[in-house]
Amino acid sequence: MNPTKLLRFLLPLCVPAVAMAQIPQFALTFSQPETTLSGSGGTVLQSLRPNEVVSFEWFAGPCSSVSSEKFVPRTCFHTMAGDENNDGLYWNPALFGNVDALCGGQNTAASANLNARTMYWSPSAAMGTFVSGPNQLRPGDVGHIINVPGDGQVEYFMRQEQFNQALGLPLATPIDIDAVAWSPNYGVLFSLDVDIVANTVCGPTLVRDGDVVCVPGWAVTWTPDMRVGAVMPNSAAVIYTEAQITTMVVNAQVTNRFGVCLAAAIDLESIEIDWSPTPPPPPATPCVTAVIPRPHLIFSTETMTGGSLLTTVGGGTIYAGPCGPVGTSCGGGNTWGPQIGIRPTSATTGAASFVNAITEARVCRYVLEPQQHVLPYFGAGGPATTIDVGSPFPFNFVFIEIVPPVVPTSLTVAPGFSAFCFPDLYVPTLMFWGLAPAPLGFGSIGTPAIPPLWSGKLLFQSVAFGGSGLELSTPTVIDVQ
Ligand SMILES: [Ca+2]
Ligand SMILES: [Ca+2]
Ligand SMILES: [Ca+2]
Repeated sequence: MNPTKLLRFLLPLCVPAVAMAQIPQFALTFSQPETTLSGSGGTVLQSLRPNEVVSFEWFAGPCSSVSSEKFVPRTCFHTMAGDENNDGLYWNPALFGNVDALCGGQNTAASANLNARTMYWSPSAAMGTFVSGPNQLRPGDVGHIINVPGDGQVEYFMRQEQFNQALGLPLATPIDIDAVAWSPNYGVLFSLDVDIVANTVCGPTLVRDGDVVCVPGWAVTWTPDMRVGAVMPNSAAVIYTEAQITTMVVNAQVTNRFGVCLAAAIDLESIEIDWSPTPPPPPATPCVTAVIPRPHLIFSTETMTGGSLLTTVGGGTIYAGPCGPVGTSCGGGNTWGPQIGIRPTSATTGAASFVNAITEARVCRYVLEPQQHVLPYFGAGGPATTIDVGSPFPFNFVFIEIVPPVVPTSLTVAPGFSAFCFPDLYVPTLMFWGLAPAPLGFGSIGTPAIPPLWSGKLLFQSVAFGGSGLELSTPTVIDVQ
């Protein structure tokens, strides 16, 4: 497969490039199914699930257009993972359980620094091993799915054994990473889903699910691409205790989805370093022998329904974005959801979710999702379905590929092609299927009808001309039984 062939094919179709008008600030996940505030043009992309990653977008225009839009659909994860559980389908709505922690990779100069291939996440349920082999993605891992040496393999940012080593625990101890953030200096910051007695830098310590734990930068050996190569045993330290997080939740004076002023944190659910210009807080001193530098954090807890975000700045305050506070102050009513870009549950109750994972990110959101993921025709043939498109580009050229039963083949073409959106080409035969206009950011295109006696897997991926050349959408697969 030669990427220049793609360019030659598409150049005659060239249309004026459009600037990417959005300035996304965060990629995040929600703990419950939610609906985008925008409605996503009435497409299936409006339905957000706990194992899908969204981009929380502050548009350049009025703040009334804030929305959390689907950025990594589960069908994209299914395509990258292949038939990981060996049930004959790529489609697996239970894949990962939920995405309960997110972090970015090595920071690059590109204006889009995060995509479905480069971001790292932690699942709440293990990915199957049929494609990846024993290097699977478990609840205690933070990693992603790569295509080298083959598609569907897992590469770790930090694996369960390394978290356990830093915690002074037996390496095989089952743990669940529930929040993660990192920087070269501060090291890896994380929170666990369940309390556990660990052997930290301070000796035996009850690590709470509401604590922020740090493997300091001096205890981490980084790989050249800034993943965790090794950690020093017993180097982990609690840098914010659950009690301190609770105090900050109380100080922030934020309500939940019912309008109740929060008095507890319970489980810490997401963290990201708050790089706002405020000087960092004093170092943590979890014991007399340990002085651990720590940053301010943006965070959420399981009590923060309605999708609020807090920061440790000022001893605990509601996080303020360019469009105002992400949460409602006590006495001001419910935290409804629109402040994080999702719809309330009803006229009296805010959205059910807390923010379950967050990472600061600039993204190019260009996605496909079919209205039906599985066509159960069993040799009888049947009608087409529709693929919905979320795109910053007005003209989207959709390609089709028949892919193998276990995992499709992809070719990384970024940064030469698709420098900003999805980096890998999944349609090597370049069979053009049709044009999907998306004049207001959303569109759709019909699939082929399925002839009798045909079964298999149809992959679709869209191509558009962006401001800097060709851009690729996330791929999607329809299982035809
Ligand atoms: Ca499967
Ligand atoms: Ca996890
Ligand atoms: Ca979480």
